[in-house]
Amino acid sequence: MNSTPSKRQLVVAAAQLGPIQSLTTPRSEVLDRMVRLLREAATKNVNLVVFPELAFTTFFPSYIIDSEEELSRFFEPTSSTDPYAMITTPNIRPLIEEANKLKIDISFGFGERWTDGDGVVTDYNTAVYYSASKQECIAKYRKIHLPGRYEPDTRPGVTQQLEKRYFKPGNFGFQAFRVPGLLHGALKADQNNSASDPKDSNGRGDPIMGMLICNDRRWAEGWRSYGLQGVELVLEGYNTTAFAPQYDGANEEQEQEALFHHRLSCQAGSYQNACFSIHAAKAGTEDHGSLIAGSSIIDPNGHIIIESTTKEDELICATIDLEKCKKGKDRVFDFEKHRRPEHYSRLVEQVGVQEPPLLSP
Ligand code: CDT
Repeated sequence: MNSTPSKRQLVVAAAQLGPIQSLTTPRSEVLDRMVRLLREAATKNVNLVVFPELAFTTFFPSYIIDSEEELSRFFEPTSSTDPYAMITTPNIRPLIEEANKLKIDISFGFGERWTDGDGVVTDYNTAVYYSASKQECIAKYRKIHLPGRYEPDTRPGVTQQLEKRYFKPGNFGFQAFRVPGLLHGALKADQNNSASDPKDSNGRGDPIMGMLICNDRRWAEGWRSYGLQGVELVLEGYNTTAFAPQYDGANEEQEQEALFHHRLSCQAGSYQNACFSIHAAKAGTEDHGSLIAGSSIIDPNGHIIIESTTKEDELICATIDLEKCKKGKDRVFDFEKHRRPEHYSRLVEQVGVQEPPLLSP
């Protein structure tokens, strides 16, 4: 057994947010809450804080919003000339300034209103990674698996899920990225001897991360895409309905089932791709529905290291050692040795279910 302390340790956190009421919560109040969590993280020497999906506002896809003016309140501008313009707006800038001051990296979700080079505007459900050492955003992910529906459910009293109405599916795929400035002594490109086996550098460079947003965590495809890029840490924020009256089950029963599926997906994704993961909830009862909590940090064996205990603003932290990804990556999930992609064509060629032909009587 190697007893030398690992050089690949990080202190990471999920910043769970309690409910954000649509009509009564000013944006400045949400920002204050987020800044408070960031300051708490600083007292615990945290290197990276993950905030939830659509962190700055109520979970607006549970509303039917017909007015463009009202809808636009939930989006921040970006464009082909300034892909990260949102961090300069008063709605987000104070959080960035605090991250710079405290030297803490952050990842957060927001509604992105993107204007392309031809002036075409598209809305996405987006997360970014902001590096405090670089003082810039170094990665953007747009949610791919949008749940819910385009047309509102017209039955009275139902909880709406209208993400397909308000967003387009993400168009970046699952692109892993390396994060600078977190690990001292990480191997850099110029130190790598090109004559040696490229795999010799695996697990020695700057940390490899990937982002997912809420519903994405339920889909093995995204996790495996990151796994195939050697991901060591997956970051995910979510707003997951705890109870919807149109579905079977009493309030508590539905909530427990939603938490079970959340944990099942995140623990399986981490284990099967031998990576850590951080999951940050927006939790509690918002105007139009209730959301589960269960923010967590998970290890590469699929065990939950720490989980939130409230449905309020709450910071959970853990020291994680990225060396621990090696065991799974070098053994059970050594993809190079054990994957059989010649048998996986159905995974990319087929979308829906095609059952085998019916049997003869
Ligand atoms: N925000 C979001 O993606 N919510 C979805 C609801 C899907 S219902 C199972 C989620 O996956 O939590």
